[in-house]
Amino acid sequence: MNIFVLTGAGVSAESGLGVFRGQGAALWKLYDPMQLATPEAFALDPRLVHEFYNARRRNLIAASPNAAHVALARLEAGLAQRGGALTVVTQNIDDLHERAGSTSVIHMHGELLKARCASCGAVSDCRDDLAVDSRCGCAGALRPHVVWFGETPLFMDEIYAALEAADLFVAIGTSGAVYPAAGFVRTARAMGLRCCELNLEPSDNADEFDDRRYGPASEIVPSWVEEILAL
Ligand code: BV8
Ligand code: ZN
Repeated sequence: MNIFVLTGAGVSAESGLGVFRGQGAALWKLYDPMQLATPEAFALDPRLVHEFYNARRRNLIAASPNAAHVALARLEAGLAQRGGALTVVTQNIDDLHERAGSTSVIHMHGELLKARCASCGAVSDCRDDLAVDSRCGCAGALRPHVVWFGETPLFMDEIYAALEAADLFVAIGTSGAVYPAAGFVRTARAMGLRCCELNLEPSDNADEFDDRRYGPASEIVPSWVEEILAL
């Protein structure tokens, strides 16, 4: 069996990383997303935007994967043993899936621990603070390697190929508020995939799912993985 999992901020919430909407200390309540996560905001006040991402990068480095990340890594290994595959497409810019052992992870909104050169486009590892004078080897200015609102998400071709190859679509910890990620369930349904939502509360597109389970990801994801691996 091939499974396509889409994760959002809710899968990392119990690792102490903020969520953007819904319950918990939503990041966007503290900051206006259009103020911080757009190219215009970065051009207007790069120092503020760097500070926002520097704080999140430091928080991420101090954080650890939770039982939901670990369960998804176990699912990937379990499916591979059965000749199947798990693709995790994440809206998250953290590396908690990888640190939990997942190897097939697509970061459609970029990665907090990488920087990108505004001039040559080179992407490099970045675990330290970025500042307005941070430079690439080519002397270009560095920005977070993150997809902001109005920018094109990454790996869309690979994402649709993984959807085509899947038998099951599962959305975990996402509010279904941000496109094109929020539209993947509709594409999956049109392809005839069974769709399951695992979330703390119903998402904006909950009625598009055949199967819905609610609770903290660290509880409902491991039990769902055990069920799948027992099939
Ligand atoms: C694009 C990186 C064109 C930065 C992010 C009007 C209609 C439709 C679309 C638009 C529109 N106006 C503008 C648009 C487009 C826009 C968009 O969708 N806007 C929304 C706000 C309406 N989208 C874009 O601009 C995208 N680009 O469209 O380009 C295009 C399209 C197709 C093909 C080519 C080109 C780019 C969007 C990317 C923006 N960057 N992140 C950063 O991280 O700082 S988005 C940001 O929101 C985060 O990545 C976040 O992950 C993402 C989505 O949110 P979620 O992951 O779902 O997180 P959220 O907090 O919302 O929800 C958390 C959920 O978890 C909740 O349901 C909560 O209940 C649950 N939860 C909480 N705790 C737990 C839990 N669940 C389980 N356990 C828990 N413990
Ligand atoms: Zn460069």
